[in-house]
Order: sequence, then C-alpha cells, then structure tokens
Amino acid sequence: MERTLILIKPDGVKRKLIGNVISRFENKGLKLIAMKFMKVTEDQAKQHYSVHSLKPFFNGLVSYLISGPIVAMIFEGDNAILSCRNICGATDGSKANPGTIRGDFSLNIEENMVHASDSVESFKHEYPIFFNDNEIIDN
Ligand code: 3AN
Repeated sequence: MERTLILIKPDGVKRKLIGNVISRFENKGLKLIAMKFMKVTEDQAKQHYSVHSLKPFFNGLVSYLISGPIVAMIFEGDNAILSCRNICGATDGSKANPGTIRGDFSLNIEENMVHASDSVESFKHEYPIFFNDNEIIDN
C-alpha cells in the first residue's frame, strides 16, 4: 500500500471543481485517509515547493498556492503515487491528455489544478506540511 499527497489548488477550488476532482481518485479505487479545506501559509508553501526554490518560477508558485483556499488530501492504494500522477496528467495542462484532470481543466503550467506527490520521498517531505499523523484515519 502506498500513500500520496494530493492538493486541489486555488484554481480548482475557485472553479467549483472539488467534487469532480475527488471523484476521479475515488472512482479509481483509491482510499481517502485525510482531508483538509485550508488556506496555505507562505511558510508552508515555501516548504512544499522547496525543491524548486532556485527556479525562476518559485515566487510565482508560492504566491499562487497561497492566493486562495485549497483542499489537501492523502489517498492510499496500490501504486497510489503513479496512479494519481496518471489521473492528474502532464504538468502543462495544454499538453496533458484529455481524460486527465489537467487535460480536461487546465490550459497552462501555472494554474494546473492539482498537485500530486511524485515519489515516496516527496510524499514523506510533503504530507507533514499539511497534516499531523493523528489526522490520518486509515482504519
Ligand atoms: P508536477 O506538479 O507535475 O509534479 P513539477 O514538480 O515539475 O510538476 O512542478 C511543480 C509546479 O511548478 C507545477 N505544478 C507547476 O505549477 C509549476 N511549474 C513547473 N514548471 C514550471 C514552469 N516552467 N513555469 C511555471 N511554473 C512551473
């Protein structure tokens, strides 16, 4: 069993697509084990995107994530990380395949609807930024 962190970013919330996005992961068979509707702080956003801290788009990425409420979730299932990345589609919405979240709802690389952990190491770095261990309900 693998776990992954999924964020529905501010564009997904503003456009009232929360239910649509959650359905796609649930329909696949993934189990929701933690969920929070929240506003991300600047510190949390910087920690979350720390691997990109030297990239030219870092500041834009941080200000975008804190621009409005998000939904943070942890899903569990076989190969949850790869399965969820496939459901999200390519990073740039204009290049993502139809049928994926980004392919269906995003036209660019900045406002691309969702975040999904890209490895077990990333998940271990990311999830404590959004959840305490006692907020995960897996039984
Ligand atoms: P993914 O979210 O598909 O794992 P990453 O980890 O390469 O993509 O990038 C993290 C986030 O940074 C992306 N979700 C996207 O919002 C943003 N991003 C990535 N590359 C660029 C870029 N060239 N210009 C602007 N934003 C970018």
